[in-house]
Amino acid sequence: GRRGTLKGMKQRLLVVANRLPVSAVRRGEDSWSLEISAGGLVSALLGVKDVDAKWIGWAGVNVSDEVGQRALKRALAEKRCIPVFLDEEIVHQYYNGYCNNILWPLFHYLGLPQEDRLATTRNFESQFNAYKRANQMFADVVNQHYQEGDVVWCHDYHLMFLPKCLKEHNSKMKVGWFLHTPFPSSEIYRTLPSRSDLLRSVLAADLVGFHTYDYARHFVSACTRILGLEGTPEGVEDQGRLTRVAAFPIGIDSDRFKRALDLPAVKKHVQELTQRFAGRKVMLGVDRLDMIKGIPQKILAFEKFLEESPDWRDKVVLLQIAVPTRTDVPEYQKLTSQVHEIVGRINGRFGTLTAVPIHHLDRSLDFHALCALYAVTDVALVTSLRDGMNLVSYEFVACQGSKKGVLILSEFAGAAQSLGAGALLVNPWNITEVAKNIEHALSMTSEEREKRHRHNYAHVTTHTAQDWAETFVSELNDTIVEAQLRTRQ
Ligand code: ADQ
Repeated sequence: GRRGTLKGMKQRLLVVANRLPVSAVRRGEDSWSLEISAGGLVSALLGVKDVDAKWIGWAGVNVSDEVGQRALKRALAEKRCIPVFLDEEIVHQYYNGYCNNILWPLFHYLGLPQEDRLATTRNFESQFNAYKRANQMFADVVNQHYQEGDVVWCHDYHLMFLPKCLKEHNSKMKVGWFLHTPFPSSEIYRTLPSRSDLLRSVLAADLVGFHTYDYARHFVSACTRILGLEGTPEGVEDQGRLTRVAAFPIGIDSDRFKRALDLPAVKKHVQELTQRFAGRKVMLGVDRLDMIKGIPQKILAFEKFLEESPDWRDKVVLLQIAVPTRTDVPEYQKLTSQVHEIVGRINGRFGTLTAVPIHHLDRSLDFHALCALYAVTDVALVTSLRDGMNLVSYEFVACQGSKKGVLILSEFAGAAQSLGAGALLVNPWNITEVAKNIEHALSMTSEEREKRHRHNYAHVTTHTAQDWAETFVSELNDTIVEAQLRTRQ
């Protein structure tokens, strides 16, 4: 069968990602409390029928004693999670270093770190070694838990070395890899010192997936130009073996958002927000505080808009909700203070005794508060400088069933390829252009708004996270594993 190796049996899936979808807090020597973080990936996989998924990943805490590790394993097992234990040094070099300081900026076109070239080059070696070692630690856990017939789905730039580790151990294992970030142009990618090792390792997978066709094309170009392999419409060929490469645009669990809007608590919240901002249009930004999200650019564009459109000054408010991430990294600290400074300046310039134009919050909101905010928003502003997909744009659309507000969306977010016909697409670097689009969005006729919304809403509610996961898993099942190919020949 397409799904499931035996009739009536569920397809077993091992999902491997750097982070498990739970946060663990230690309560005592052998006790842990766990909280499920309901991200897109979790709800995507919960919704896939006939699949029995287990998660393998790092729990976000370093546990060095055996009693603690055993207790955590037991607690996680109840949530279908299996931990990979990394130590502090590995986390520092692999996660903070190679993943977040090298691959993340490079994949978003920010280049390799340049402050001190020699130091970077020296660090690079040891960080790459730690990256490979960490990936091998993930592989060891997968191998311990793998049973024949399982499919293994590896996620993201943290685990590019994993497909190779897995296949070396067991060439019959079905292995898929999906990248959540952009894959950059091969001209950017080729600056990476370990470019060939990583490509070869990813190619060990049976199926390689990206959010957009462009990212898939960039990946295939990197393989042809850097490794001299052959790209075909199906993927990349190396000595008769095909690695299937394709686009699998992610979606959200749109029903979850629609259901939330019907809850009395959320309705009450919506009512409060509506009263609070009565007489003003609400503009919204929701981002992790990351350089790729273009938050300073967004706020500067809003300032430009206030400058150019004095009539709007007391009739509009921008709510920018930015969850701090990677707070121990100096660049991220710099970004936070930069954003605070710009916001302060603009509020000083355009604020009145009773109202300020920008409310900036450095924190995350719970799911219900977030839904209420999305629902009362007139214009959402997504100005990512680069973004694999951007789910905030999808979530906003899902919550706008009655309001039918406008989405201003960066053309450099993967979402621009799916919501492009409904959104106002902008180049976030062009502050004047974004400012003009803010004005257009705020004064748009209701006919145009509804037409645009209808397009986006249809897309978001029909291309869901469940469809995404189902398509990927079923394509992975359909790939022919190398070992089977050999026996057929
Ligand atoms: P992210 O870079 O995290 O994801 P995004 O896709 O927008 O970006 O997802 C962010 C998620 O976090 C959303 O579900 C959003 O609701 C939530 N969130 C953000 N800020 C929040 C806040 N202040 N309070 C509460 N929740 C908040 C990476 C890639 C993306 C890709 C996804 C999925 O960078 O391009 O779309 O993975 O593949």
